Amino acid sequence: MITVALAGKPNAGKSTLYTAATMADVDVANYPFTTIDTNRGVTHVRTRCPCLDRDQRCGIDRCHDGTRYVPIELLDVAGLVPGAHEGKGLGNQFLDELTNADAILNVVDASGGTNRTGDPVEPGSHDPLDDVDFVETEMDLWLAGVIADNWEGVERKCWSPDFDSDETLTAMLTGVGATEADVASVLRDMEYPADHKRWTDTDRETLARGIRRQTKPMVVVGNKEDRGSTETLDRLTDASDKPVVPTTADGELALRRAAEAGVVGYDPGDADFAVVGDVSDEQRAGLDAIRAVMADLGGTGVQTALNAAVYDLLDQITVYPVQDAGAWTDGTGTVLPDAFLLPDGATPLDLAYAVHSDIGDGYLHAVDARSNRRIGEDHALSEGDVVKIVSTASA
Ligand SMILES: Nc1nc2c(ncn2[C@@H]2O[C@H](COP(=O)(O)OP(=O)(O)O)[C@@H](O)[C@H]2O)c(=O)[nH]1
Ligand SMILES: [Mg+2]
Repeated sequence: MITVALAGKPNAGKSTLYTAATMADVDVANYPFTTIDTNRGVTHVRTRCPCLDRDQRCGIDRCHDGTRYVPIELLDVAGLVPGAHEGKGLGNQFLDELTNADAILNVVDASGGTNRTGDPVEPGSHDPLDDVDFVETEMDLWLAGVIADNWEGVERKCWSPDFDSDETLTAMLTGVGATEADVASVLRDMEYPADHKRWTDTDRETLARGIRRQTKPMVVVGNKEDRGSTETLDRLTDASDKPVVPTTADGELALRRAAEAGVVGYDPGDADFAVVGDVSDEQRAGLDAIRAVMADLGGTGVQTALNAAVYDLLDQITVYPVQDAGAWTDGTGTVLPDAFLLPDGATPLDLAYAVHSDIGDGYLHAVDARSNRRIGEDHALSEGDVVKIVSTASA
């Protein structure tokens, strides 16, 4: 499953976002290191369900009248402070956990109401721009440290006649998700001594930075935008080479709780909500305030941030395997029961293996259930494709 991790200094709103997105209970409090243990939960990306192209909606839990929610994993880890790579705060544990993620939401407090280490200050008195880069720097320095710790092994191997630099470095970096192609492309773009014994810490940091960029795509989340300013948001956006998504995690959490209580009609990612139950004057005022922020942002932004990470940065598509190409059902008659996230360009064979390795091993052919035509094993699938896999194995 795709894993997205929340990174950022304490009090940026990571746990609030996590709680809202997963509706699990974690501590949300106004002091550093509230989240000591890794929290791992399931959240969803939102997409258009193919059932909208049919007469009937599919009617399963994850499809809300044609809006489809596809599960991903979300990781909420301890807050990061400058110096974390040296073990400051809970730095090392945090960084170690970050390397398990496919993409990162770098959560900053866009209201400027917390200082560098996450202590509350007068709103607007801290510049959130200062909080964007340090997360990357800490990850780079930490990774450079891991590389340095393993460098002796590289030096020992480089005497061997069949020493392959790319291969050796890849073996060291597979743990952070680097492939040989990643390593080769990073090395191509940097200058470094041919003799591995002469590599400096700076060389290792350059390698670390390149590998981190390649393997940990990042969305900058400008949280607490309910108290932020357009001016700050614009500066964040201008200064960043990454997508910047303004959010109100607090607003999302309030709406999810209100929806669960049956007070509002709201599907995550909606631009607005409807009050459908009895609310007190106080609750109504709170909801009106959230609505005003959503009108500015086009929603709470939380779903936008998750979707940006998965669909834009990780370049995923949603594909729906079915057993009956005519009815778009599985063996029990459920319409579009499963949705798989696969990298753009994935083939029916990739889908078969994603469903089950036995289905992949027994792959015979595939049928595009929209056109009812056979598609080739190397056909590139697209977002929203519905595919019947014919295999000697059955699911
Ligand atoms: N105004 C506002 N406050 C928020 C928002 N998100 C979180 N907070 C508050 O910021 C504080 C820290 O949040 P928390 O999620 O524990 O931060 P973490 O340390 O990054 O996990 C809490 O008091 C939250 O209620 C938001 O979108 N807007
Ligand atoms: Mg937290």
